[in-house]
Amino acid sequence: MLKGVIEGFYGRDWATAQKHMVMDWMRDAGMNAYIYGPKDDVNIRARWRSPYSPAQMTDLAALKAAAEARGLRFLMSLAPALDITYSSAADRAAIAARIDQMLTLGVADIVLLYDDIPSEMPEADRDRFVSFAAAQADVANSVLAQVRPRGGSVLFCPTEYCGRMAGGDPNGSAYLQMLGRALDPGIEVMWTGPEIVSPVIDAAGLRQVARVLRRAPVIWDNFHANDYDIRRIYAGPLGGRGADILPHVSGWFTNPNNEAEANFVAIRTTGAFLNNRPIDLDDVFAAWMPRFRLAFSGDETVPADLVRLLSDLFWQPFAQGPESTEMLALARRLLRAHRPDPADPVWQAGLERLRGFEARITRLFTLMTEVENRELFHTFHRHLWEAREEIGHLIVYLNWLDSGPAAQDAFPDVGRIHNFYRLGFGVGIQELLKRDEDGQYHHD
Ligand code: GDL
Repeated sequence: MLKGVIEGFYGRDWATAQKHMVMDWMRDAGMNAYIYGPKDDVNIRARWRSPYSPAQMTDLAALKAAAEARGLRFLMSLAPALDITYSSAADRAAIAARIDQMLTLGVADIVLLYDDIPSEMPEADRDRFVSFAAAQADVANSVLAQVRPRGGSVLFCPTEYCGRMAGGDPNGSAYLQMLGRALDPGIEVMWTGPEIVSPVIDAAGLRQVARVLRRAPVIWDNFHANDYDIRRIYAGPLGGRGADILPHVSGWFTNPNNEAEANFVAIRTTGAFLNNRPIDLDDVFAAWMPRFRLAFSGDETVPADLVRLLSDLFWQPFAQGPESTEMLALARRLLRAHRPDPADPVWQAGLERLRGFEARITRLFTLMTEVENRELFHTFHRHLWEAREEIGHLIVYLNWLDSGPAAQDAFPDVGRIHNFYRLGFGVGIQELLKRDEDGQYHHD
């Protein structure tokens, strides 16, 4: 089974040295395949007809060699989709020419990406193909015919690649039904689970989609992807996927954080999961620690408990880490009363714990500035800055409550607590469309 990483996110792809670093982590985590498929490689998607230049071909050959040197199979993407006419001989020739280019590199494993494209078939194709799925399958089958004699393969990412896009029930999707029928049985199909970023992927859902596709899906896992939200980054373990689902998939690729350095825990824990090994977080953090060596310090690193705190603060898409969760719940309890009684020992003990938490975040923030690996430092710096600012604000507010203000007193430092620094276009839009606790939008 193919187990690996797809570099398949929007935004800048990893630098070559970072790709090699991630490949090292993949090898060490028991993975065996790497897909090169950045959305913003113009030759893959926006200008997919343009051949790679000789210099780019040299780079791709080196990338393939780097993957293979680590025991990883190298798969190459093409997304001939945004503006294609499926029945155009010229477009079909452009695809064949690209595949030929890949074959000259010895790359015969091709990933065809039809995700995030208009879901309507071009007008010009309507006479030739009964449906959009049939048109895509026709392309995929001919690519397979081209690479098969060279021992190659085709992996296919559909336009409806998760349950939500299939209308909630894959079985009800005419698109997926047609793909299941029309794609050569040798072609594997990708699936991100019930959602684009799926909190849970379970066996029942996989069985359902396998029935429609007539093959077990290859998971494209966006659990650790963060290209969709500039304020997030994920340094916690994989979650929401139990070992019982492994018999229901035919491969697995994680599409992780844009920031290569943030992906150590993602790759370690995904690798352990895919090899059916229990995830031991102490081991994971111990293996990560050497990267946190302090500059000019011999072997000193950020201490283990603070590396764990870093992961905890930037845990998973749907959950904070255990300590952050506990601290948020504690803060919620401390803020329950309009004017808590500062003499209450439980309230005091809670405040003391939160102050300790703030001190640890500040210590982590400061120590990170001394880390020799500046890429690792910059990866988390702005996120840590925010965490430190916000917990600092909370403590200032709680300290004020601790001073025993009267019921009618207003917090004196209003400008500070109101996050006046978080402005800009995006926040302007958010202010226009406020959401209540039920997720309903309200405008004034
Ligand atoms: C997507 C894109 C992917 C992106 C991810 C997270 C798939 C199949 N495609 O929809 O490129 O990184 O969401 O934003 O997941």
